[in-house]
Amino acid sequence: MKLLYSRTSPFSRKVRACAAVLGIKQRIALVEVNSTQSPRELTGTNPLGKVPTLITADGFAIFDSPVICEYLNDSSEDMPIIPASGAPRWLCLRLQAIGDGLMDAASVRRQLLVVGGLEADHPLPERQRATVMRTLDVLERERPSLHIDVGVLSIACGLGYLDFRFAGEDWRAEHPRLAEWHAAISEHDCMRSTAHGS
Ligand SMILES: N[C@@H](CCC(=O)N[C@@H](CS)C(=O)NCC(=O)O)C(=O)O
Repeated sequence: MKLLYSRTSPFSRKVRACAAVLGIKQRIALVEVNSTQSPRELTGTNPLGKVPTLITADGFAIFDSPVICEYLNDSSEDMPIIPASGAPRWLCLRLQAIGDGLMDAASVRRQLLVVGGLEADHPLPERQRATVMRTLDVLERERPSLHIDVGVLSIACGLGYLDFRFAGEDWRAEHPRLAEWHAAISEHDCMRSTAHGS
């Protein structure tokens, strides 16, 4: 298998962390691409031009990150990272959606701020910031478990992305329980080995 990824993409980090937990990272060749330049290698396999994109051993392209994680989960004999059925499954997938949404809002906000050109009081960046803050408030109340699954990894990667791109904004002050949880989960090998920049 081949994973088209970027070191700065939190979605790519989530997929890499899942592969590490599932014990299959050695079966995946990492190919770094710059999705902002729409390289042919990426757009030729994924019309959405986004990372992560997984190319299976059969040459079939799989995206987006929740689908890749399902595929990897099915490809491993190890403990699953997605419960098969019932309430545990839906709680895990709901958590993944929250983490993915956190990454979406934070990365859209960053793009808006980097591109610039908007009036200072333009509502779009503020709307994304408010989404991030609401999400952090919910996670502070619901503090996730430390048992690793795809939902937990998505939240951990979302918080890691805030630290990576918005280092000057202290989300921990208002979310101490979540901060404690993040410190604990960040000690896991799968998080250490996929830290942004690694
Ligand atoms: N929903 C997608 C989001 C992936 C995504 O937004 N990737 C960004 C990098 S973090 C990207 O490739 N953007 C390039 C573009 O939008 O053209 C997933 O879960 O994989």
